[in-house]
Amino acid sequence: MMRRGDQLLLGFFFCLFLSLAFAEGGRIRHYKWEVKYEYKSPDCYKKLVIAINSRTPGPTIEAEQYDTVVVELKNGLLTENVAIHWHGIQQIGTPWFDGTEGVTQCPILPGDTFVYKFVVDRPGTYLYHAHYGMQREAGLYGLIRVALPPGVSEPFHMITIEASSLMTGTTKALMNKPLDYLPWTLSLLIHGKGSFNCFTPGIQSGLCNATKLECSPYVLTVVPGKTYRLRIASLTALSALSFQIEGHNMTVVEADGHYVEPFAVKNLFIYPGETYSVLITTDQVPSRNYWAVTNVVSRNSTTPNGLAIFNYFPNHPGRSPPTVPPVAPVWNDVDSRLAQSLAIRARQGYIHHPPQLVASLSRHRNLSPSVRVARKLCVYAVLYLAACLARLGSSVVIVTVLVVRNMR
Ligand SMILES: [Cu+2]
Repeated sequence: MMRRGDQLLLGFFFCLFLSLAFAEGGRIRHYKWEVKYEYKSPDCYKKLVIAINSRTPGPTIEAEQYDTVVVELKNGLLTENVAIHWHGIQQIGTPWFDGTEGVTQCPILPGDTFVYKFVVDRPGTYLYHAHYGMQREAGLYGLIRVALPPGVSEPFHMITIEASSLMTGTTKALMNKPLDYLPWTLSLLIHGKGSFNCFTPGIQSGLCNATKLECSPYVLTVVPGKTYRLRIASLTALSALSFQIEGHNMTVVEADGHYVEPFAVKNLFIYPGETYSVLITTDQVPSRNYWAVTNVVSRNSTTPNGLAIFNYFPNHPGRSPPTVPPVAPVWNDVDSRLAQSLAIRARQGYIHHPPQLVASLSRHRNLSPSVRVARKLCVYAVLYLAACLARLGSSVVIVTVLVVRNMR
């Protein structure tokens, strides 16, 4: 029979093994980014933008639920600080990585590197964006896609293919100026591409070239007869938008990282900071392409439409649709927007109530179920050993208390 000292040793290594085996839960998704100023013409008008690894929008973060995202961020701006906010990520247990400069972290100084590390504990569509000055409007933003773990399926069955993600944004001629001096939205971008009106009075016309390949419409290629999930997000400033795809209805299934009861729309109204997933069936005439359009609806605006091409394979992706882009709802059609808001209902069976004891559960909730089970087993093992060996003296009790505290 095993001696009590051996039992204690065995229990200790058992706990160590479980803790190491399930240390973080999920995989590590490591990204190495450098933020820099660059000259680009995303809307055909050459300007200074803030890019991540030379890209705006920045790289899409792709992860699965319970993965740990690690972003090693180098601030390559010479004269400005940086901080990145992970919009929609709960940061339970890691509030210091929320990226709100001056609130949860000191900004990253020019030349410095900071490592963000957090768990993505909910599936869904999220965003990241600069949280310092007006850097978001200068192009420092991107998407976060959190998929379900392998073997778990989405609560909608009509989907056959996951489509490319898509987001809308705006650019402005003036960056990092006080808000009062910002002009209205000058152009709308779909996935970083848009069209500025090169005939706008007062601009440096030599910097505006509407024929540049860099600002040709974003192309979303689809195969006829399929149903796609399209993730749509908006990081515009001062503008509510309408988004539609010519001739196609959209079924909304997710809003801000929460499943919703499906409902159909022709136009999706989207406000800054919002994300949606919609299902689109490619059931229209397959021999042509279609327009994807976004328009400003929050005021009577002269901002040009943001246009992209919904490309039915195998038509050429650069072939313009034979029609004029569909017209947006009039800006003061408030009833349509209200109808969309009222249609949003949490999906039955997927309603997550806020935790009651956020503080004490904080670290626990960020972990995957397997980690929680492993840690519970560990706690029980320690308690059992403590009960067996209580006669060995106070040192065993102290070890037990320390281990149990670490298991929370
Ligand atoms: Cu945000």
